[in-house]
Amino acid sequence: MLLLLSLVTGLALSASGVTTDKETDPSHKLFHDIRKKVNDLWQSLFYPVMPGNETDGMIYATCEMKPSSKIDADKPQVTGQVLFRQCHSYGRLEAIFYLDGLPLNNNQSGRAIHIHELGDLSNGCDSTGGHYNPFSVNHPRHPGDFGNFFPKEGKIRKYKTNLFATMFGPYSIMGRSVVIHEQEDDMGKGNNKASLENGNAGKRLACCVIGICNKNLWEEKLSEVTDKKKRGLNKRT
Ligand SMILES: [Cu+2]
Ligand SMILES: [Zn+2]
Repeated sequence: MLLLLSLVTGLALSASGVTTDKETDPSHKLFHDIRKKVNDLWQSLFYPVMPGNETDGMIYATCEMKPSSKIDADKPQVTGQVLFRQCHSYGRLEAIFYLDGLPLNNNQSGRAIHIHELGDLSNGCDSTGGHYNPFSVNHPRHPGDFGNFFPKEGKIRKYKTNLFATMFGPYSIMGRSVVIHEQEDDMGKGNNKASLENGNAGKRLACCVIGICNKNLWEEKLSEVTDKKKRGLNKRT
């Protein structure tokens, strides 16, 4: 990014230098064109145009969870949404996990949720590849290692902030997938190779591809998830 910034600055300087004495010089036009291209690239990386040209500075995405076509019919059939919001360009990612279809008992094991590398559902959730791991590190330090979720009455309703993944720039999660697993994530403490790759979280129950959306879903679900939290607090006091 620093390289891009210095390139933009350098081009701007050289282009403005040319303007003063060689207005008709073809090299001026070339500099101008290159500068425009670099600026456009910069803009598209960090300031994507929002749907409906919304200007609240936020980008929103949704992932519509569907049971894997490869999962047995007797396994939980998980549906719902994982929603994302992020302020450009350096805001931290927030997410709402709004999922249904898990067993109704409240003492079941946690369920791991991760971002997987590919948005390919051609073979159910089995074709989404491994964990999205752009920095070649061990699990659970991948950007989409969201940890374990403990359903209540068959539902997951969770709002998380300050997540490590991003929707901007070269490591954007857009177009990749979210996967919910049958089992709990061992968070890299399983003492085997798979633990450092995927947390031994077992079968892939359901998955979805992350796509851009407007803010309506986010606002609708956020108030529901945070209202529930408030009601929970009231109950305890
Ligand atoms: Cu996973
Ligand atoms: Zn991972």
